[in-house]
Amino acid sequence: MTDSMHSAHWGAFRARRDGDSLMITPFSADPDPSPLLANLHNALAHPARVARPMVRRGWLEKGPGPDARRGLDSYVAVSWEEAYALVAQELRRVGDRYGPEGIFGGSYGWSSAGRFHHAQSQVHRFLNTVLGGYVRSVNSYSSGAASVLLPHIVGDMNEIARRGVSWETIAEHSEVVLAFGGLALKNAQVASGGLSEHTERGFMQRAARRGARFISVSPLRSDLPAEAGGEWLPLVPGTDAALMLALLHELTTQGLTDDDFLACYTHGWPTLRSYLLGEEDGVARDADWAADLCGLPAAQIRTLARELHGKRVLITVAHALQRAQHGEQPVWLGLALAAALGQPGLPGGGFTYALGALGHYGKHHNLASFPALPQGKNGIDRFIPVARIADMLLHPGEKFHYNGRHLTYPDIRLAYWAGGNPFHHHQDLARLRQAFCRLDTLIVHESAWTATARHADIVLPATMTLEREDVGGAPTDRHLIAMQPVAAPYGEARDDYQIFSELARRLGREAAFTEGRDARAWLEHLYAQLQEKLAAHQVGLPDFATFWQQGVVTLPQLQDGGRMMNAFRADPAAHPLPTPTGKIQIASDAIAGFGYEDCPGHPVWRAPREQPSASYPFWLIANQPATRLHSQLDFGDYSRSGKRNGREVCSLHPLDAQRLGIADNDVIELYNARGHLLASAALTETIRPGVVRLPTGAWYDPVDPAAARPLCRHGNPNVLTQDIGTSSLAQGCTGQIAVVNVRKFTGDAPPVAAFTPPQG
Ligand code: PGD
Repeated sequence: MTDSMHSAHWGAFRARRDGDSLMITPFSADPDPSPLLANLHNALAHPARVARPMVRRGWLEKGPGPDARRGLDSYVAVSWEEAYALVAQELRRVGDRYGPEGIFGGSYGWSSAGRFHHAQSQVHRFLNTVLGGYVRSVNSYSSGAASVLLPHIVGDMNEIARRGVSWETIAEHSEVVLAFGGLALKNAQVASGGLSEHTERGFMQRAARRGARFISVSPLRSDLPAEAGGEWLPLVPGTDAALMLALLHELTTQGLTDDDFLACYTHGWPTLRSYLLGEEDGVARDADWAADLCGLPAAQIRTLARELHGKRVLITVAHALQRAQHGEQPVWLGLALAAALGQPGLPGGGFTYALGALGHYGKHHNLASFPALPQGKNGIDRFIPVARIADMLLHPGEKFHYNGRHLTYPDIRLAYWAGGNPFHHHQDLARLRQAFCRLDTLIVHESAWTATARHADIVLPATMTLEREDVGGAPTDRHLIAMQPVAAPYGEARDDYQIFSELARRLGREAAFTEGRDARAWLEHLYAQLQEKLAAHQVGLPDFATFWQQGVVTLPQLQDGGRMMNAFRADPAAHPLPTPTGKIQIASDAIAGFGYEDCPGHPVWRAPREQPSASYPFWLIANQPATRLHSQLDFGDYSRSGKRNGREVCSLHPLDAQRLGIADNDVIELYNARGHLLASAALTETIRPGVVRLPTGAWYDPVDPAAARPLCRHGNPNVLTQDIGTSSLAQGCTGQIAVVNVRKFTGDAPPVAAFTPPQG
């Protein structure tokens, strides 16, 4: 029996089912396969899978309506026939009574690598073609602040991140890589749509061997891999903007700024310069000022600034920094710092956003991408910035600011979710639960009993990619993968497409949704469109049957890394940036015109609302996990191997641990005003004292979901994070850091129940 070719967001592979487990061989062309592949071994038949359509008892008995029992209730198994009838009836009711304005279809989430069965595309197409539209969400939890800010100040985020300074030019030309937030390989091992070749480790090694100096600015040493052979500046979380201002101040006062570059290629430098020097308010943002905030010696800040001068310097700012209150500022200042050094547009120099945060970034693009499933037309134009979901549900009709607009939250009655896990990705989970309790109905398609499924009224069991045909591919991955099924669907699970097709039929809109195609016909149709796109460039592709049988085709790529900035530097008049002045906007009249105190017209330091205090003296960093993608397959072998006694591991410095009487492996409690959680303590000197680190993705497992301050016994940090926007400009997610207290847990720690399906 031959192995099937397949793909996940974290790598391509060949697979064969062997009893209940899966034998996996990484794709032969991958130089550095991800250990995350091991999470698939036991996934197919894990007891946490959803086997049958299930309806929450309270909803079934009382019908749709706000209900405080969400998250507490038991479930009743129903047949597919009954499930379809209930969903169709409820969609008809809400559609007739409230129209698309009553339906939230944002359905944020990473879902799976296959491009046709991409769950969000399926939900959106269904809601558009069958119900006339839905209230959508814009931007992402990854880059909520940066994706709104960057177009104002330099250009589209994709040009700065995906097509930013390429890894090849870094390996060849960079002398200093100053990485705010580091360049952790755990993040670069994933890319939405798939990542067949993991090349970041090799590029860093090449650069380091050539003598490039990597400097990681982060409270965590692990944010820079050993391969980079770099230095570590362990600053206080959330203070990068202050450090950047001090570096700029030093460059300015020492006459080390590239004034020709600033004059020719930027707009607004005098405004920032005046702020740095304290001409507006008498506060000089110098090294002494920043040292107190950042917890770094002033002399070290001054030396660093001077050492940057005259070198080929690349500044990169990680997603993490902008996932915090005022997260716009470090992104803006990173760009300003690169400009003050005169680096943008030089090979291996300048500013790049989020390098290493995803396997897409610093890469080149394919000549043509695999087409997305068409979404149809949304009949309404109502949206929220994605991380404002709880605000929207709790405050219908209220006004909010966003990117120069004053918008109103709609009154949502029904939310439809497929391919995401808000009880993983959102902040302040007790508040999120209250928000979901306001709905009439929450419908979720899931392959497993995540906390989101456990709060839903109707749960429809979805297949995993391993159980269906699809095509895996990302715009920056030169391999297109035929995702050949490895196993039959678990229990009664069905593909999202099959579920929506049947619902569309019952609602009288089947033809509009399916266009007469089954899943295989759609794959062939989309593949034919790719063939056409490439034929226009005189590039041939094998026919679909050959592609399917081979399992993979290689696509031609552009050499487009850094193209926008390189062209701008070469000839700014002929290739202006897509900003109001055509230049790098060190100050922005447009943003100034919005009048936001929390995001004025030039970059600034603003202290976060929550600061460590006597009650909550520690900074918590809730960053991306190393052993899984977000919360996906948290029950997988590799993810569980990273836990201790089933609980997520929280890192803290031995000095802090000693003071608190905590030993390695102890069960500890992290808490603040929003909630508390249990985790296993890991002592490490690779973290700044006063900071603790707990990665995201442990499935939320509250002892009492309805408690005002719930206790998560598994270690999900979003029970502690705060649910506020980055600023009035972008309203991005602020889940990266929070203030907490830590103590040793005494007594009997309740066992983790996250992977046991709910009652019923
Ligand atoms: P995933 O765990 O990937 O998290 O949030 P996101 O919601 O994307 O959830 C995807 C879900 O889709 C899984 O439950 C999976 O089972 C399901 N799924 C997969 N394939 C399919 C399918 O084909 N059909 C259906 N129906 N379901 C499917 C991620 C988000 O979290 C992101 S992107 C970021 S960057 C944020 N990071 C942080 C952070 O750093 N710190 C905090 N505190 N919080 C964060 N939240 C954000």
